[in-house]
Amino acid sequence: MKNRIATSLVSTSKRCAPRQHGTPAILAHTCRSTYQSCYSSTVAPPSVSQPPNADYLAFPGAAKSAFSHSLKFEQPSTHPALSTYRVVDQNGVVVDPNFKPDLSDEEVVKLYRDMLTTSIMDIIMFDAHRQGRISFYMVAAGEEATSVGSASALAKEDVVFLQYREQGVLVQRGFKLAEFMNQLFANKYDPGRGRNMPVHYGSRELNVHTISSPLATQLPQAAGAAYALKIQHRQNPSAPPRVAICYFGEGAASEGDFHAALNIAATRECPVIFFCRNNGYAISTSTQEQYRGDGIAARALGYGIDTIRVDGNDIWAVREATKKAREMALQDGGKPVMIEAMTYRVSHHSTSDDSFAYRKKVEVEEWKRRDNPIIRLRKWMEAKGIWDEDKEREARESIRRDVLKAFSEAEREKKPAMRSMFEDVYEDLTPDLKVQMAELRSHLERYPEEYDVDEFEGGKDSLTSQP
Ligand SMILES: Cc1ncc(C[n+]2csc(CCOP(=O)(O)OP(=O)(O)O)c2C)c(N)n1
Ligand SMILES: [Mg+2]
Repeated sequence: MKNRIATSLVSTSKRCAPRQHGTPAILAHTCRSTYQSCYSSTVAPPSVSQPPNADYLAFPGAAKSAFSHSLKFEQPSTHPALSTYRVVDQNGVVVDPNFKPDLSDEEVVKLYRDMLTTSIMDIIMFDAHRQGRISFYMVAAGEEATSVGSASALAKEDVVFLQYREQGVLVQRGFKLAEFMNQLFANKYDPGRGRNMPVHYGSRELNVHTISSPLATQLPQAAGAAYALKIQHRQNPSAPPRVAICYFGEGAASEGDFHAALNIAATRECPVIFFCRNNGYAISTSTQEQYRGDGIAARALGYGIDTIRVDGNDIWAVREATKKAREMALQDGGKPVMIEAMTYRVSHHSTSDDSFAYRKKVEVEEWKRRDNPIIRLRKWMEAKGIWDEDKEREARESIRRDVLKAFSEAEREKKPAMRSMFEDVYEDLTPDLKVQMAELRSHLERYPEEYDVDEFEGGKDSLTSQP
């Protein structure tokens, strides 16, 4: 199979780059077929030659850097911070004179309901954890606009990588309440069959890669996926062009993977939107302790990536920025774009955290009162005359009803068959796995009082080599 892929890629390329010494054949062939698109459009072929007697330095990485005779170190403190793009202020008043909403009233209400759904589901599931009904949960309170607003600017074909606090992206893309609940309760309809912690959602139909716990792994994966999308589009230009979007917290940006991802995306010109939710905290570590310098946006500039900082509590600013970023990411064969969305993590990090051990209640209360993304859009809609108290009550009641219905249905379902513990790594059970499964069965038969096997689909009878 590998040989076949390699051969077909080679045959598409007439103008190959020279084979790098020691490069595995399949990589060399992939590079050959993509070399042209990577360098031909925007970037001159790399060269380290220095023109004689030039008054600037032409070494790659400091392109056209003028020679200077003043001994001066650049100081971050003398550079103004990047500004924060905003369309609507905390009072719901439009501050960008060029802003024209590009959505119908119904579409705006849909986005508002998506944010409400996220928020109401969060409250119910946090309480469900406190009642011992689920084992873990992560709330996105205060950050609903970052997720819903950005997702609303994507195409359904785009490929999405999440961190874990972006349930609003899933809601906006059409992930059903039942799908959230099946994963949270790890019942037999959970596609991960209970092997992941709660909130580790994924959806093949919605092009959302399954969330994974180790921080920042999604960043290089997204850069790689974007590279693949770029190649796919070159091979089939009639298919709609697609971007990858990668969500991550500012804390995850301290991982090495962040830097690797940005650099490979910049140099290979991958159509990927890096979307940073800067919510002020990485668990108990505030941004003041996390980094110096002008935040995450400034780092992307250092990698040569087009960047914007936005007010993450303004859904319109987030939507406008993501719409534009998507366009830019697809221009000239592709390039990465960075969005740093400034917001605030209103809730505890997770159900395992008590944030008042490291921040003051008054800080949280002030954010809640002063700047809530849901209230901001509500004020804008009320000023426009498309929302009122009655609509608010009706929306909240119906969403709450729907969440509770999905909740109780999912909670009643059986857990996945115990047999599934042994499946999905190998196509067929190996002899070792068969022995382990038989051991588990005999253990359960020996101690029937100790285990409630009936809560699993098929009870202990699923533990047989012939299902
Ligand atoms: C590689 C790795 N290191 C540490 C952790 C533990 N951890 C989980 S979430 C988190 C904080 C991440 O903060 P941020 O990226 O800002 O996202 P936020 O929780 O604020 O949304 C940490 C340190 C982890 N999951 N993976
Ligand atoms: Mg954070």
